[in-house]
Amino acid sequence: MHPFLLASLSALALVACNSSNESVASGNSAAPAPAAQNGRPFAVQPVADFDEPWAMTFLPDGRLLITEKKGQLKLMGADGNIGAVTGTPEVAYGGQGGLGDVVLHPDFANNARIYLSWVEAGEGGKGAVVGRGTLVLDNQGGGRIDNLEVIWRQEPKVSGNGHFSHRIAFSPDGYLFITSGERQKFDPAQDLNQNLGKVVRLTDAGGVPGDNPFYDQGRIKSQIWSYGHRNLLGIAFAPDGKLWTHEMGPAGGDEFNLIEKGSNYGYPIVSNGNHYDGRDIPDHATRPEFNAPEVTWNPVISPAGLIIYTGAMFPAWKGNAFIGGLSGKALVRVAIDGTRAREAERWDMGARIREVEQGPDGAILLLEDGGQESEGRLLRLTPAS
Ligand SMILES: [Ca+2]
Ligand SMILES: [Ca+2]
Repeated sequence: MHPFLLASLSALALVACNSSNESVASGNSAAPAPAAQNGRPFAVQPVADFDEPWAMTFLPDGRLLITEKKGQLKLMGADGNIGAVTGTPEVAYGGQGGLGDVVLHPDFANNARIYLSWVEAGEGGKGAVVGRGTLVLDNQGGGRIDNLEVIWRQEPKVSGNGHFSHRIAFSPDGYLFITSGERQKFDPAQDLNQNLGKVVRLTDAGGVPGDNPFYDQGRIKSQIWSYGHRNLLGIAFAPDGKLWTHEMGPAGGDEFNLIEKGSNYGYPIVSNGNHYDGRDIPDHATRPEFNAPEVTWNPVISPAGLIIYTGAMFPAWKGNAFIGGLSGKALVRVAIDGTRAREAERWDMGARIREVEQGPDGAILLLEDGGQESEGRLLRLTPAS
């Protein structure tokens, strides 16, 4: 990493804040951290403001890529300047859909490969896709994506603008995992001939690994890693290699799940929540053959964004999951012990939280959702003094 970029991330927030007249503590990077607010163990510094931001990921040099739902990809430099990355796809913006996640190939430093998810329109309605291309950076704080190609699609495309999910994560051994929501259509989550309501596992080029649980059982079915899911807006691997996701359940049924190969998570047959119109959905306990959540939320938090923390800035929280809440307007800390998990703390953030990321220096970064009375700010959390 360039030493200037490495050293300047903490200063970045202050530079950007001063230039945008945000009301935050002032000073330079050597000054003590601002005092905690509302009894929280961290200080919150607004860094920048985006238009309906959806996801973010750090480049190896410490710069930050941010997607905006309407289709823009932004690059924020260590000096706080925000540039544009061109070559992004045309997206079907509307409802929950638009430009979605952005992640880097595990070997990005050598191959510059970048992965995006977005929603496209086509025969039958809409569906999420994942594409990969090459990120080419310029010397003016921006860049472009070359050779963007779609490597995976939700099938079939259906009507509506909800539950695309389309979150992406690479496993420690280099496989591409994609969350695929059930598009508010319920039954597809149990249909192994559709890839809606699933977690899928692919090679980095979009192929099907030979050790997938349903390999050789049909083109769609062979992609599936786990099923019986609803709307998964967070996916992350823990340091021990275990895969965790959360999903928005129906009324009173949000879940945090340990994802296991070939496993059925039961939706819409079981849920600890119920339909919005009050009709009962049998709870997980009634059908032990389905994989039950490690944590459920009632009332719901509408989880969005997920990291499992590995940084040095908050050493007590290593191995904990951090989850944003949309309706919950909160940041939730979940303690993980092997295969078990429990909600440990929840902090009111006063805004819908869409995305969580860990900075190179161990700070925790949040994106507000934008819209519905939330701004689209990037927030930087550091230990309270
Ligand atoms: Ca991210
Ligand atoms: Ca129930």
